[in-house]
Amino acid sequence: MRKKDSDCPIYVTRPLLPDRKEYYKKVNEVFDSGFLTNQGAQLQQFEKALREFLHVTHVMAFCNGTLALQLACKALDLKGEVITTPFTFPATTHAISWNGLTPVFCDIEPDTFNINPDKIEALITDNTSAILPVHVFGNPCRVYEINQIAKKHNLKVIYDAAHAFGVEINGQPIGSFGDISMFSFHATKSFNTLEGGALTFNDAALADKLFYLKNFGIKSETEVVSIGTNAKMNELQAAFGLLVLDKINEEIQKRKELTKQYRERLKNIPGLRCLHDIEGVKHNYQYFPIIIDETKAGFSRNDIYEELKKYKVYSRKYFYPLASQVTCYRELTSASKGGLPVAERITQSILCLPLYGELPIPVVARIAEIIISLSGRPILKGRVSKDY
Ligand code: T4K
Repeated sequence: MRKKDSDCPIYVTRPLLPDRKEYYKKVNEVFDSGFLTNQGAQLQQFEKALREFLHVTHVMAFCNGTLALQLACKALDLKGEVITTPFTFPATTHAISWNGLTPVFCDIEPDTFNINPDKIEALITDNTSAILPVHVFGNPCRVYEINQIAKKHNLKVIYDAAHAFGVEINGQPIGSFGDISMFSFHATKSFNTLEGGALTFNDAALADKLFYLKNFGIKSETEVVSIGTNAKMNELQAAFGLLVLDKINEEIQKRKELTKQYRERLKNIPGLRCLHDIEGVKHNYQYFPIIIDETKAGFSRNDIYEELKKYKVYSRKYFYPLASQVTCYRELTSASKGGLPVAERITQSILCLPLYGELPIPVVARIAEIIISLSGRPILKGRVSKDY
């Protein structure tokens, strides 16, 4: 049993879990089958269910999102430089580097925090082979412009859609844009398989290539056709995913309501900005980021982070530092200080507040009150979780 809610700290997220008894049944099925991995029955069912849910032509499951992204770069035979965003989790940049490619950082847009298509063309050289944008926090990139640039310069596009499960743009599934999209099914994502990930793509020729890459390059008992690795999803992950898939729409609805509550309660704080829904986009409410302009608010992002901690509320500074600021990438020319002004500003002022389906509305109210209190208005002291 989970600890009583009133004793629990409030984390930035909590995983969506399947019904325990249903999962035990699935575990029994797996045990009875004697197949624990390597394209078993659960995985086959899961990939089919995913394809239907995501409305995409091809989907392939992996043991995690990072390896899936690495293999996506490999499958497209990328060479040289890949233009990407600095405002992301390090896994995005690592997937490029593990392929022996050079990440080239492009600045982001102030409203969505996604790569700014207007700044991509200036970074294209004879060595550029691809663009790797991220749909940060589930907000879609300007995919039509990115597609045009890619076509004009004959570049591949791989979307890091780690946060964008279930998102649609004008009725078109997010996983159908670009050459390949990667979804993360890590425990911290609204849809999860404990650890896990998937690639979606339209080109049937990629299916075999990706399959070999994730399965040691093995084509048959006697043929190894490429330098593959082991990136397979196992049967217990797939079974978990099948059950979580049944609950994901309800989870997104709950997150939508909580997002509405946050936006309503935080709307009149000078210098504090929430993101808003984009017209024509079906959102998934993966995260709830806020931006604080310290000069207008009179308090900083770090002040909110520290104040919430006193109440056992653990918000997160996603994404600080920028991928371009970490030791392994900061010497790159495109990472130079001052060269990514929007990203450098956003990383100092962003904070993700707790958001997950089971988060009670009174806790959202209390978190908002604590933030409001920083602007001078008094609030009652006490632990957030105890007082709702
Ligand atoms: N691309 C992007 C844009 C990504 O954001 C990510 C992953 C990837 C690629 C790579 O995908 P994967 O290879 O992971 O599939 C977390 C996740 O580990 C990571 O998957 C995610 N992005 C990133 C944004 O967040 P941390 O270091 O913040 O995780 P952690 O362990 O501090 O978890 C955050 C909070 O969540 C905890 O304070 C408590 C709660 N939590 C966490 C776990 C793991 C739970 O309540 N239960 C849990 O099981 O990186």
